[in-house]
Amino acid sequence: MKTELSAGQIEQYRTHGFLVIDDFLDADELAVWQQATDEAVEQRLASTKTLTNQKDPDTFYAQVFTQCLRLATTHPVMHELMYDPRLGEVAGTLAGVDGIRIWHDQALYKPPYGNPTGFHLDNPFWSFYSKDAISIWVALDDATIENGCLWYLPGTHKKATFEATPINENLGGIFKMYPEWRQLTAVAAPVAAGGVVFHNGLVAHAAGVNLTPRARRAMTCAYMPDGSTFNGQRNILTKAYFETLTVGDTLNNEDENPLIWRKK
Ligand SMILES: O=C(O)CCC(=O)C(=O)O
Ligand SMILES: [Fe+2]
Repeated sequence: MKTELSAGQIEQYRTHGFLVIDDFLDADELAVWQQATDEAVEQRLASTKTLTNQKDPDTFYAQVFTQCLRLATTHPVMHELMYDPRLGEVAGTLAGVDGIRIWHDQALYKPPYGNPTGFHLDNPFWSFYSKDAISIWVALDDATIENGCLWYLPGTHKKATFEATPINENLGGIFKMYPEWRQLTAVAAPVAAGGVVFHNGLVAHAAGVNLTPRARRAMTCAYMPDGSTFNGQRNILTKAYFETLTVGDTLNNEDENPLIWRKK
């Protein structure tokens, strides 16, 4: 795992709100990630009826991606991969924070000839608000312009608010809230399998249509800076935990949001 970061990469991340790192995983690591994610997704699809976006495969959303959350809770190898403190260190160093907790992991498989992912911001959906939230997006297949790689509106993390932007079938639904962003030129982030993209939870991003007959697989994890506080939204928190929380409480439950790295 290529965990060293240059000053230039950190600067690039903070300026643009995203950073591509090629060859982050070596070939052996990539094979483990691919196998673990495929298995965890397959088990989840077989064992649950709660995967709402797959109930009716004819809907627009079912054809955006197969989305499986919190696979670390159901698959031991995925647990090991997600709790790796090296991931926390890279995320924490890019974000410039002292500690990193897992918000949620998530497999995102865009199906063959799948629909695009509309522009959105991530952090407004979560149960904490932070300008330093960060996600890793690990390419399990080559992510290309043809099969639905990520696209960013660079620098938008510096202007975005915590108000939720709708993700709807319109690629540019976000421009209703941020009309001035319509003039920006989106930047593609193609990355070969084993490479990753880190992005800020407030940077506007989308993914293209998959114009190939193969899936575009990605494994992702969203991170919460240690010390973040509850904003009243449930999102992925368990009902039992959610019901114990008051707005302003620090989200530091090790089962729900494990601390995977703290700055030495
Ligand atoms: O993989 C995709 O299509 C979208 C990914 C995304 O929105 C994210 O990782 O935050
Ligand atoms: Fe996103």
